Amino acid sequence: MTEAGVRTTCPYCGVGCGVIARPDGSIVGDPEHPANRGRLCSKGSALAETLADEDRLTHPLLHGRRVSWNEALDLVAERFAAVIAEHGPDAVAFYVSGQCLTEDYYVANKLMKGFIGSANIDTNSRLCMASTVAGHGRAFGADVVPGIYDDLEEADLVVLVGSNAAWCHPVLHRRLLAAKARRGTRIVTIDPRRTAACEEADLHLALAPGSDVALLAGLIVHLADHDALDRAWLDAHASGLEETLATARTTAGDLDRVAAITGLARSDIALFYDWFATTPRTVTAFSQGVNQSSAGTDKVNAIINCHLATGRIGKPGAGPFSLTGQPNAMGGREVGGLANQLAAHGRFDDPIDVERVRAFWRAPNLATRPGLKAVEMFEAVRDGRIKALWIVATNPAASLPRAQRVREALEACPFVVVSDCWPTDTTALADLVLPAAGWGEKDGTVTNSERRLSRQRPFRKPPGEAKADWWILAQVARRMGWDEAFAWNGPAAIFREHATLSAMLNAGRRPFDLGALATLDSAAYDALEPCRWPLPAGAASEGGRLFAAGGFPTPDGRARLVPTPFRPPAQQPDAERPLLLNTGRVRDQWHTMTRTGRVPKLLAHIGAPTATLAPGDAARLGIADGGLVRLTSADGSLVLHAAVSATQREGEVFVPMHWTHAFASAGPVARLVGAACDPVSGQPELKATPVAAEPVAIRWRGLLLHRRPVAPAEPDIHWSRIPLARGHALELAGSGELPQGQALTAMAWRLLDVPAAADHLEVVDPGRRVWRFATLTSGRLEACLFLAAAGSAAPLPTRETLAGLLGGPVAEGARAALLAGRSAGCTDEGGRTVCACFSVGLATLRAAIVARRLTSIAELGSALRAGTGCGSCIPELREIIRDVHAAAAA
Ligand SMILES: Nc1nc2c(c(=O)[nH]1)N[C@H]1C(S)=C(S)[C@@H](COP(=O)(O)OP(=O)(O)OC[C@H]3O[C@@H](n4cnc5c(=O)[nH]c(N)nc54)[C@H](O)[C@@H]3O)O[C@H]1N2
Ligand SMILES: Nc1nc2c(c(=O)[nH]1)N[C@H]1C(S)=C(S)[C@@H](COP(=O)(O)OP(=O)(O)OC[C@H]3O[C@@H](n4cnc5c(=O)[nH]c(N)nc54)[C@H](O)[C@@H]3O)O[C@H]1N2
Ligand code: SF4
Ligand SMILES: [Mo]
Repeated sequence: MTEAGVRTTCPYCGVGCGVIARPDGSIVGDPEHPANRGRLCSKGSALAETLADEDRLTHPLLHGRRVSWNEALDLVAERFAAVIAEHGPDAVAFYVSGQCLTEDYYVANKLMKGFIGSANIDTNSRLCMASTVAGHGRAFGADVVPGIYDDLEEADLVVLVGSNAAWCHPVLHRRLLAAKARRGTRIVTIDPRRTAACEEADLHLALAPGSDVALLAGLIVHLADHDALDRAWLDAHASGLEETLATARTTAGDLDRVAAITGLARSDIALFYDWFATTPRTVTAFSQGVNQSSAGTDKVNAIINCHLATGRIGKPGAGPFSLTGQPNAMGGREVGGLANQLAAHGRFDDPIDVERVRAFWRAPNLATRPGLKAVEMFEAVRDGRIKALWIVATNPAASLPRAQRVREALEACPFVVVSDCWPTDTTALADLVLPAAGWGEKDGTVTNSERRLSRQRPFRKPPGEAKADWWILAQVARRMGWDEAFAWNGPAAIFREHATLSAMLNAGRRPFDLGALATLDSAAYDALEPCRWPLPAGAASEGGRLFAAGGFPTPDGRARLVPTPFRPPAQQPDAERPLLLNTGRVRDQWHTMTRTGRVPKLLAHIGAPTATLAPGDAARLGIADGGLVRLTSADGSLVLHAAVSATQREGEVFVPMHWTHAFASAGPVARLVGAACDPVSGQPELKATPVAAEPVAIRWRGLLLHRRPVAPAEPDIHWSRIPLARGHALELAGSGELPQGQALTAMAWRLLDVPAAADHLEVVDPGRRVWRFATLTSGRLEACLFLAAAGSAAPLPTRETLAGLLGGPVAEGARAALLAGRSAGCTDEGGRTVCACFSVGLATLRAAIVARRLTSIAELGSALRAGTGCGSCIPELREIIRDVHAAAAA
């Protein structure tokens, strides 16, 4: 039974959960989608709240001026054609995204590689999955994930390497934990940080950053020395064992050397090796702690080597498993969206593939060699080799390493086009901004981590004149003179073409085959059920596990074990920059926050960017929990709040990737991140940049609530923004002396930035060192500001207490309460929100655990409902229960 509504797919992570958009505007999990069976995580559950039109881009904007679509499309076609005519096709580039639908991606790739005649199209997947793509290619001969999600439920041992699945692939992680409850699956996490995923693990190996290859070299040596290799399988289906073992032995011959390189206890390493050796049903799932490394491809192959050596691949509960990041990172790889791929898993180094694509597209100028990879591409933009750039569905000014240089590149480039749904750090630097239709409005397909295609179906109209990306790209192609090749009437026609190409001259040569879908008519495309490839013409059922019995798409049909000599991260800490900066994700935010940053409840768990340091480092550097810290790398410097936590390894500092200039004064942490790249995949090392950390004194704190998204410009005011139902809250910390007297009042009114005609209230209490200001327009609260000097006796009011008043009428009698930081009828706030689904705060949880002597997740769930929604907070709830009881016992 399907619930009424439109069945579509969540636009966030690569788990690819099915959702139903109901007629009443709610969005719920699709009980029939095989990825999630109705479950959703906190981000998926808040999708309905991201659909407001107010801030959307609705019209093409040329240097901020509204222009018609006709004008905009003609301009793109003319400017690109002119650059190509004068400087050749390699002087233009596209930078696209794993958040494009397959159909959008196919059109962009066909236009650049087939018709413009350059392979200068790369994607944010270069920052995400490129090392896995390269590792799969080296081992299997093609970019293929051998396993399926069920394997995580059928395994006896699951090793999570560089993956915080509890926060980044939450529904899949819940499936794993449910299986653990049933069958006692062992979980090992390999991550320098103790993440939420480590909470439920049997063993956490907090290895030194970048030392994975050494740990895995020790593992394969252990497997060989303990008779755990599957010799028969290796003889039949793989080659390269001897060289690989020899290299592993020289890197990590014995436990002592592995322990020295990784910094792990010998006993922990030995336990992990023993579990792996003795558990046939082992899945090794990996993500960005593996890929985003200057040795990323070697890390991927070191993992796959251990699976090939034991024949544990494509079997129930056994295999290496790449957890993809973006909703359509996989689809992008299928259409060949990376600069070094051809369409439909075609290869530039295979003349048959090149001819196949040329003939199929009837492409006059097919590119015949790889183009520039993301980091190189933006360097080429910066030094003028690329003169026209089109960015689609990605925010490189905030997400590429050395983001400051990316900004310089965009400023220097003569013609930058950006297609997005919202204004971003990148659209701010564009010449031409094109309004794209977003999730809920777009129509097409995506592929998730287990090769499963699902439909994204529209259920609302795009705001204003926003258009689908495929349409925009095809319109430009037609205006450049390639009318016939880009004449589709909708996504179904594009999909058929893509599926046909995947089947052309295939006959089992390439596992990526959608031949069975090549003739779908529009109605069948609309009705398409989620299905997994390979799907060759005539396939009786969807694709399943691959390669258990060999049959790899290599010339000799055998898989390759690849020798992977260990090398540490490209840049090492030194006396000047003694810490390594690690960056990644938090539970409730998606990337650069253009969607999740608008949902108040998604900022309740973590509302500001912090730099998390280990207690020892913080003490040595004089940095306090909650204080400010300045981080400085070779590329830049930023100031943000510090968090001191024992989850952090000594010598490392962690900063989330999400906050941009729109959400915090610190701006994107990508400004600090170095751009050393993996030599094989070109993927940048986003998790290991040497930085210095120093304390910055806080002279005063403030809370600013405003109806409009104001942003203080003063360099010594450090702020972060949280959206409220009717406005914004900014937490302020001042590192300069608080001005005195009138200068202070002047600063306050500048921050409040409200019309002089408004009704101003202020309470100044220099004795207690607090200052309070409020502005009312027509009796409604427009903005208010509370300042307290460091050491002030009176604490600032909390955001939660006042949020409800913003935008509402303030009665005469309530003015005094407002300025006292109280709101009539507002209960005590429950501290930081832990359970986003039912808005249960930390203080409430702690109080209930003590008062009702709660000891389990189940009891907490029945008492407060916490953890009974999406379940992504369960690891944290467990930690809180443990902490409260530990504190009580102490
Ligand atoms: N909430 C949320 N979920 C998301 C996303 C999001 O933005 N928000 N984005 C999606 C996308 S595109 C992606 S790519 C995935 C990423 O999913 P993950 O890869 O799970 O997320 P990250 O936080 O980037 O990094 C994972 C871990 O790698 C660890 N790590 C750092 N260095 C090393 C190392 O040298 N070795 C090992 N073994 N580990 C290391 C980090 O400490 C971190 O905990 O998440 C997807 N899901
Ligand atoms: N320091 C550091 N940097 C990182 C990472 C890290 O771990 N650390 N992780 C890297 C990884 S794995 C990834 S995947 C990237 C992600 O980095 P980005 O791709 O830059 O991040 P997003 O915020 O997802 O950007 C997507 C943009 O597309 C817009 N958009 C959404 N839907 C549509 C649509 O349908 N059409 C169009 N035209 N636009 C749309 C959104 O508003 C948003 O501006 O960041 C990378 N950068
Ligand atoms: S796990 Fe969460 S973010 Fe990922 S697809 Fe499912 S609902 Fe969306
Ligand atoms: Mo990603």
